Amino acid sequence: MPTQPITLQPNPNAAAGTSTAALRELLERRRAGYSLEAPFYLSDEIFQADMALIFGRHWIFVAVAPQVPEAGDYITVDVGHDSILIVRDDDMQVQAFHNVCRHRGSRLCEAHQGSLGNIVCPYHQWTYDLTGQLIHADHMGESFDRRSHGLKPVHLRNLEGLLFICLADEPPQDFDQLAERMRPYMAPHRLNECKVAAQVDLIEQSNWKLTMENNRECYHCVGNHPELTISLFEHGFGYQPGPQNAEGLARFEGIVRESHARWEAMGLPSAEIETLDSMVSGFRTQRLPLDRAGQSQTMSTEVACKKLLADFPDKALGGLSFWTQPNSWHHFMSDHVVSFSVIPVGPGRTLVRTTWCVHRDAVEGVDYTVENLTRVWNATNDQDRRLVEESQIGVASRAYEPGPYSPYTEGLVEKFCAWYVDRLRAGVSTLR
Ligand code: 3BY
Ligand code: FES
Ligand code: FE
Repeated sequence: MPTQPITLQPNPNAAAGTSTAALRELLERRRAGYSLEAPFYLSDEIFQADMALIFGRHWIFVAVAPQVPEAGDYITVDVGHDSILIVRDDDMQVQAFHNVCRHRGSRLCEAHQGSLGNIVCPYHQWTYDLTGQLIHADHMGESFDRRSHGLKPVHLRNLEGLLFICLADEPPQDFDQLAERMRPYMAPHRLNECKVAAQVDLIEQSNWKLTMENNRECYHCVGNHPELTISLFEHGFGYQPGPQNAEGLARFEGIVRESHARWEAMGLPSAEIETLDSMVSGFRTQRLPLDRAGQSQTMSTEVACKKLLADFPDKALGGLSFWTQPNSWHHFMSDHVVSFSVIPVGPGRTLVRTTWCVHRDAVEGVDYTVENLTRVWNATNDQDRRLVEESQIGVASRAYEPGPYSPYTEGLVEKFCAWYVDRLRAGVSTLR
């Protein structure tokens, strides 16, 4: 008997054709303290809404300033359909433009990074300087006004070496508050004077929100991250006291108090600030002690780079952690900075870009090796990738239903989801 061809139906969990009305309904009925309903991870329409309302309107972390150390150095970053050109101009300021020619729209720079004197379009050689002004366009006639055909700027902030962009015409204003509060924490690590020692891109087969939710808890750390937990205290990630963890937490808080007093006396702000769901540009920071030698997120817990980032009186500065909504986290140690940028590629595909920076005068093979510097987070990222990919597979099953967050260890996951739902609710009426 001839076998019937089987056509796979669209996944019912994706709520195929999630209309704006359906999205509004999903947002309204979101149950606080529970993971999101399946369409948030699967639906094409909600992915488009995320790109428009989250990645199109908020400050997103895309790169570190040491990726463009010299005048003329550039990188390109893709966010949905937008390609962004980030370039250091001749005054050493970092600028961002749409990577789109003002003649007939050709993409200007195809490569992900490089160096240029002027920006020359490959199509008809319109030429822009590094501030985006059109300085040359042949055959355009007498009446052509070069000044009104400069590159379209993209809002960019260089926050002590972390580069954030915003694609909206009017970016959230409260980033200024974030910057003002974060500068004193970050400045001592002098990221602007670092060089990139390594950068690794991972494509995770999962929705970007699963990647972010996973980052906001360490419930999974003991069971999954043998390398990271050598240096990381499991109580360091916003745990609230609970029946089982009260004792460990009290011990950890004692270590935090003692370490903070020591670091603050060295001029290193350390106290927690947490605005994850109370600001549009929500963030959290805290200088957290590391275990054992307490110096760095390495296998030995000692510094990975002999040349420190600054003239610190001690190597054991723990890690200044900085988490931002919607898409980044960072750890600043005495010897290196590790930064993570999460950019959605599709409903079930996400780019996680990890960048390790060391002092620009540090010499590879003498002061550090890339293998030792990157070992813990390469291993951890791979473990996290597996975890979120398994979650992505699970949420597509008919059996999936939102499950409860731990009140003790998943409070920051709830804050991520609450922020996300709130931001979508605020913007959903503007969707077509
Ligand atoms: O260290 C981090 O950035 C997060 C928090 C816990 C697990 N981890 C991937
Ligand atoms: Fe760029 Fe024509 S499209 S010069
Ligand atoms: Fe993890």
